[in-house]
Amino acid sequence: MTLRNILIHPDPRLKKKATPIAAVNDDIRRLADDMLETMYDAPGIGLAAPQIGITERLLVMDCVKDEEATPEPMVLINPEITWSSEALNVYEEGCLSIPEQYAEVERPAEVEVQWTDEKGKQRRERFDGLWATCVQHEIDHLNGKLFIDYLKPLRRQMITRKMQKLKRERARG
Ligand code: K1U
Ligand code: ZN
Repeated sequence: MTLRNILIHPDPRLKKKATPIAAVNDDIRRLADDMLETMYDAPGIGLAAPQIGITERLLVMDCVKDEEATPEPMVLINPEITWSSEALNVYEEGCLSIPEQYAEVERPAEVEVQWTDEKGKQRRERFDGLWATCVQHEIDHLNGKLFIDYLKPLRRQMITRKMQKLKRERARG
């Protein structure tokens, strides 16, 4: 397994709509393993392929935050939201592509998602709580949308400027 580099906003690759995966094969399973390793290392609870520069519809997540608890890694290929609850939930979100910035985002409290798993099996599940927030955040990544796109323009601009500064500093070493 290989740790992948996580892209930092602003980056045009984070704004592209990802393309569907035609077949689940060993390359896709290796990519999913790399993504899970990269997510746990960050650490994070989710990661979408565009965040490592791969414009394909693949995401991984594990919202078990308790380090003592058994991990529940999930691999979602070509995920689609098939139902959203009318009830909404607000969560203070973060993003591995926008380090150390957090903001409240309102999203449906429950969603039903259909996807293909790493064995090529069709799956459908209803998510709630942090899992629902995370899967929506990750599917947004597949559509080129970031959590800051839900914020007012001024706040979004301030965060973008901070990220530009961070990238300049990191480039200087
Ligand atoms: O997609 C990403 O950038 C990952 C992101 C997922 C996410 C977080 C919060 C709400 C919705 C989606 C993260 O994992 S940010 C880091 C984080 O939330 C976390 C890190 C360590 C322990 C627990 C949470
Ligand atoms: Zn994110």
